[in-house]
Amino acid sequence: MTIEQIKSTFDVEIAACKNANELQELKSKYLGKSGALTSLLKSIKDLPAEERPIFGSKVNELRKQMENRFSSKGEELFAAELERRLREERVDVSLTSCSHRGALHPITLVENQICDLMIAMGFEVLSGPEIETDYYNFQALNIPYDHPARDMQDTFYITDNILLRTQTSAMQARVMERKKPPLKIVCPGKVYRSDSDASHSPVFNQIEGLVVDKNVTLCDLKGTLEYIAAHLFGPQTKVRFRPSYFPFTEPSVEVDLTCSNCGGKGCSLCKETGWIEVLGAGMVNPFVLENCGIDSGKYSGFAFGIGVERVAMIKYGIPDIRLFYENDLRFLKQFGK
Ligand code: 2NL
Repeated sequence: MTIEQIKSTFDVEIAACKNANELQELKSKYLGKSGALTSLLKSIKDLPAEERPIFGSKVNELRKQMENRFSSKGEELFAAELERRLREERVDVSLTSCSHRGALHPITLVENQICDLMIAMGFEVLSGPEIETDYYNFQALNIPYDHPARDMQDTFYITDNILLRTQTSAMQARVMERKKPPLKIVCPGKVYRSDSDASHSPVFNQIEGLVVDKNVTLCDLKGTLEYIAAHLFGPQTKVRFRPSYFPFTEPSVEVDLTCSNCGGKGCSLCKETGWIEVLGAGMVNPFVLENCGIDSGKYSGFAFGIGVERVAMIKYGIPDIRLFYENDLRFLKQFGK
């Protein structure tokens, strides 16, 4: 093909280009390694020596023209494509019937509320792994090898040594090992136990608080829990300790709050006692402090564990824990407005 022929077919073809892909193909057809113009330039060696400079400069002139045309055509196609998308993908923002508004899950609401209260008291919120080692979940927390909680029936084991954590205190043991007192931390998160009925789920949410410092007492624990209870269930809520046992605390207590349904008079929710058991707590067992490298002669601590589902069930009068996990919108929509 001559220069003139190439020029005229190029004019027709570039005018017919409809999109960026076609333009790219055309570009390699003319300017690519084995493109029309490139082969023309290669044929220069067949010309007599005196014609070569003129021919060469003509071909280069055409190459420049073509390059300019490709770039202006490219811009033109880009603008047209943008125009088309703006037209076709237009969203009608005046549409008012969009009624599916999301809301926070009741468990998230209660977890946030408790964490906010802890933050207000100067606690630091920390989360850790759900897959734990036997060491942090049991050994560090003074739970002996023959303790029933370690049984296959209660704990989900992955291997002999690795398991799904049964309590968030596994994370607290990690923190105590790394950071030294004074410590004021709260660890929220999912925990796992092989248990399932109207008030137990194999996965549920727990929040554990831990304070380690000089001269920490059971009174500090009670004051902290009174503050949380008053803000969760109302300022008239009273806190009662009953002696209990956990391997990781000594002494250990079960904590009752005055029934938020009857205010302590007695009703079906509190089985006519006026009190509802809400959480477990105690003074950190000195063995646990020592396991984590903290001098139990110098420091003491309190800790407590709250089941988030349990608090939400009491607060909202929910009779069955499974309602939290079914994701029935008629249930979920009632919270978090
Ligand atoms: C419950 C209530 C509890 C703790 C959790 C804890 C954490 C550390 C040290 C000592 Cl790092 N204790 N947490 C204490 C008492 C009760 O959970 O009903 N657990 C079975």
